[in-house]
Amino acid sequence: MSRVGRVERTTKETSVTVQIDLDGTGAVEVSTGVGFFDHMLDQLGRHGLFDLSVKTEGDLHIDSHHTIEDTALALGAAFRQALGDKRGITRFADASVPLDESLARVTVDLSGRPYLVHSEPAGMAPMIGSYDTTMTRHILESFVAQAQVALHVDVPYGRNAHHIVECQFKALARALRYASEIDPRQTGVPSTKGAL
Ligand SMILES: [Mn+2]
Repeated sequence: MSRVGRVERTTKETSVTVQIDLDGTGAVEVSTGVGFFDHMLDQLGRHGLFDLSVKTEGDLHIDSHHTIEDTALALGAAFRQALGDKRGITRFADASVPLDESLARVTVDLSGRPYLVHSEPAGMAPMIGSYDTTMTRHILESFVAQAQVALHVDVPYGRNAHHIVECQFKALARALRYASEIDPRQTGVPSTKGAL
């Protein structure tokens, strides 16, 4: 059974194509025109062991906001599509990942209900290349809304903005990987409701 999601989303602001295979090997091909965001999507695929392909052409002459947000929405939708009926999944997972002085802790429930709790250190540098650091929360909000997962992301400490953002994507990758993995002892949908 292949667990692949594919979403194409076109508006007057952006054109996005995302494909994700949950049972991949971390083969990633991404191109959004926002270098640091590409680097983060690369982390997500490699550390999630997802095969991930992302192609976004957005209105970068305005700024990188729509490009990043719409990619995150499509990614969330593709992830949800790939999960299918969620039969056999692990469902809950957490991962902590340090990057030098920064630490991220991510906990996820592939619950079918969107909820984000996010905290990161205040006073970060506002930009990393053309990536606005306030977009990290917006990416997570957008992903959660479409993926319909409960996601808690906490960075209790950190100093360098690049590190603070990157460790969040690495920990997110690991948590999504573990939560979406098939549990060989789980024969049905892991919910007392019988559906997720
Ligand atoms: Mn927005």
